[in-house]
Amino acid sequence: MTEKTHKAGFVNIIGKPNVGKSTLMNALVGERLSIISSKAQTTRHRILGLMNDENYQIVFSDTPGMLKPKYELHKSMMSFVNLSLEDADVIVFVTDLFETEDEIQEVIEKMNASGVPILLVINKIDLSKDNKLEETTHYWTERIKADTVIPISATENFNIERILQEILDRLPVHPPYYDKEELTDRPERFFASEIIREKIFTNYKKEIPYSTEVAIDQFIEEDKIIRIRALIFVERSSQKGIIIGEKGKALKKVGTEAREALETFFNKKVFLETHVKVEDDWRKNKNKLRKFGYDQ
Ligand code: GDP
Ligand code: MG
Ligand code: K
Repeated sequence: MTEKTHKAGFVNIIGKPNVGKSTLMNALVGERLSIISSKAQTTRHRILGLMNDENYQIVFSDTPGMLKPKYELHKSMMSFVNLSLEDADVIVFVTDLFETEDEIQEVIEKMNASGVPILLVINKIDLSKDNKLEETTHYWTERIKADTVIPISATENFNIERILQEILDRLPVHPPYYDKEELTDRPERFFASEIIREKIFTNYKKEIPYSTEVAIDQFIEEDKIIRIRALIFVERSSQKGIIIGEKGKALKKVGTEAREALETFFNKKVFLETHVKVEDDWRKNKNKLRKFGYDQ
C-alpha cells in the first residue's frame, strides 16, 4: 500500500427500522470489523463500525433518529441529519420488499439533493414471490436517485460482496481517518467520544455541533467504574459560554445524558468529567481532528 492508493471514506447507512440494516452490517463486515459492539445497536449512536484492510478503511455510520416521523424530529436533530448526509462519501439506502416511502419523504429529498452517490439496496429477496422484486425495484428507482440497485438477502448472504465492491469503487483515495493500530487497542475511547458528541448534537443549535470536537483525555477502567475525562473543543470563547450555559446548566445536562448513555453502552457505572477548551480554527485541520478521540 502507498499513500497514493489508499482509500478511505464515510458510508452512511439509511433505512427504516426492520429492513435489515444490522443484519446487513454483520454480513458485510463480519470478521473484518475492527470495532463494533452489539451494544452499539441499542444506543442512538452514529458510528456503526469500521472496516479496515491494508488498502482501505470504511467508516460505517447511521443517523440516529433520522427516520422518525417529522413531528418527533427536533431542529437540532435535523441539523444532525444534514451533517451526516453531507459528510458521507457513499449513502447506502436499505429497504426491503415490503416497506414504503411513508414518513421518510423529507429524508429522501435530502438524500437526493445531497449529491452523494446512493446505493439502493433491496433486502429480503429470499422472500420474493412472483414479480415482487421487479415491482419493488420500480417503486424505489422512481423515488431515489440511485447510482445502482443491489438486490440482496442479508440472512442468506446473497450479493453482499457486491455492496462492498460498489462502495470501494466510489471511495475516495484518502489516508485512513482512524489510526488502524490504535483502533484495535482502544475502541472504547472512540465510542466514548462519539457518544458525547451525539449529546452535543442533540442539545445545541446547529452552529455549536458544527464547531465542536470531543477528545477523550483519560479513560480508566476500574473494577466497578469507568473514569472518563473528555475535552470538548470549540473555536471561540463565545461558543464555550454557550456550551457551558447559564450557571453551567447546559453542560451539566449534556454530561448527565452522556454519562447515562455511556453506562448503558459499557454496562458499567461511569464517572464523566468534561472540560471545554477553545482551540482556534480546528476545522481547518479536520482530518487530524477526526482522530481526536484517540489523541492524548
Ligand atoms: P434493522 O432494524 O434495519 O437493523 O433490521 P434488522 O437487521 O434488525 O432485521 C430486522 C428483521 O428482519 C430481523 O428479524 C431479521 O432477521 C430480518 N431480516 C434481515 N435481513 C433479512 C433477509 O435478507 N431475509 C429475511 N427473510 N429476513 C431478514
Ligand atoms: Mg438495527
Ligand atoms: K481508539
